[in-house]
Amino acid sequence: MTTTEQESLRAKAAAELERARLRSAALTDVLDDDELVRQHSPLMSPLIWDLAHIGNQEELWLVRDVGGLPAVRSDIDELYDAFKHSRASRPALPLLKPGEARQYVDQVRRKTMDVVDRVPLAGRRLVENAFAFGMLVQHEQQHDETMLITHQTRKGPAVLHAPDPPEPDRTVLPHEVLVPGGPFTMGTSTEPWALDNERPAHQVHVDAFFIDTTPVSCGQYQEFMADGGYERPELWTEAGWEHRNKANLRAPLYWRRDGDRWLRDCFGVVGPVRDAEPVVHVSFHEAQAYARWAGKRLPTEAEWEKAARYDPASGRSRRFPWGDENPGSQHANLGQRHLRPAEVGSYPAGASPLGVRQLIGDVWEWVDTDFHGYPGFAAFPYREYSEVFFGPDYKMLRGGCFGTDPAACRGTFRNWDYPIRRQIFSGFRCARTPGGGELG
Ligand code: AVJ
Ligand code: FE
Repeated sequence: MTTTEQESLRAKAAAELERARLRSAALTDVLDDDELVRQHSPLMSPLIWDLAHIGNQEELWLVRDVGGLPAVRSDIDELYDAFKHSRASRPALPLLKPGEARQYVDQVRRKTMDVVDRVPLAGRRLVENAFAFGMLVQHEQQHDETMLITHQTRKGPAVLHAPDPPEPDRTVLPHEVLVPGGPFTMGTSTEPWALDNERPAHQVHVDAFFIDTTPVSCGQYQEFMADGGYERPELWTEAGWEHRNKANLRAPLYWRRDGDRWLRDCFGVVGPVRDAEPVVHVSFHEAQAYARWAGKRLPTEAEWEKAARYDPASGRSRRFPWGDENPGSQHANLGQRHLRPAEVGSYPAGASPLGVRQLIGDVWEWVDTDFHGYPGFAAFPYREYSEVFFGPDYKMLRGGCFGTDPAACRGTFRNWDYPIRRQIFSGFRCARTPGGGELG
């Protein structure tokens, strides 16, 4: 790597770290200390835990491991270890107070910037050291999305504000398109910031399938509800029906009935459910029940990725549905520019070669695949990032949402959660096997 290339990598790392920190600050500076230390939902950490955890991971991976510098605060590692304390138990811990947490993350960041300026970016350590910056930027941005989820769980007057997404393109789209059968390249070995679970690139054969051109909308979802979707066990899997009963599911999270219409609480602003918006805050089980009701099914993870990346003209896999360029505001609703998904049919410039819209951004899409490592998977930098979650407990979500930063989103990016979870910004789209319906 030339000196100029090294300098540009350092400059990019510094700029991306700074951009992530501005977002973390914006999510925490709008609330008083009491709201930062309080637990807004047992599913989420106190916001101040996320902030100090961001700083602690940065100190562990960048300052100590990559930089070889002495610890800033080794006494708090245990408090901010996500594996040591469940989210529900975090408010009772002797956490740093908001002022101390802010001072701590600033202190770590000053050391990080020294590491960014000075760490060797040549020879054997180049790939690891360069990747460490990307990993940390994505870690902070992922926790910023987690903090945004916490904001949605919070009660009280709105503190976050953003303009509505742009008006959709009014072209009438086909409901679904046929993705041709055959092999495609899934995963990546070349994306510099790809995490361990996205690697390596490998060939996967996928039979021909139909996929919806847009995510399922609130209007469509209300038809399912009006047709007794939540009352018909035959539409649900056994596990799904059991959960539907236990949790008394009747509508997406944050929906409430008002006379003959539904309202939705969106970050403290309550308004009528917008029929043309993708449905958000549904669990995997609800998504599956809807799909069965519609005579369809959820796509598998390989189908989703083929729909998002495969270019039938060249046979190669793209970085994004629209091509290889990084996401711009014309392509996708990412980066918390808006606080809600854009109406279905938006972002024509972000369509895939086959005309599938909104695969990236708007809502995370549940797919019917358990979390697993690709053939040749190698844990990096440690097993706890991905590998310990492999198995049947977690379902995959793809494509990012309005609250996902572009730095933590690409055609290969993989997210996962329990199939009952719906405080996340989760929606879905349907697929179907030609001629076969959901049984195909
Ligand atoms: C990939 C979003 C499931 O939040 O648990 C944050 C990302 N890993 N810190 C999570 C992550 C470690 C992870 N998800
Ligand atoms: Fe973390």
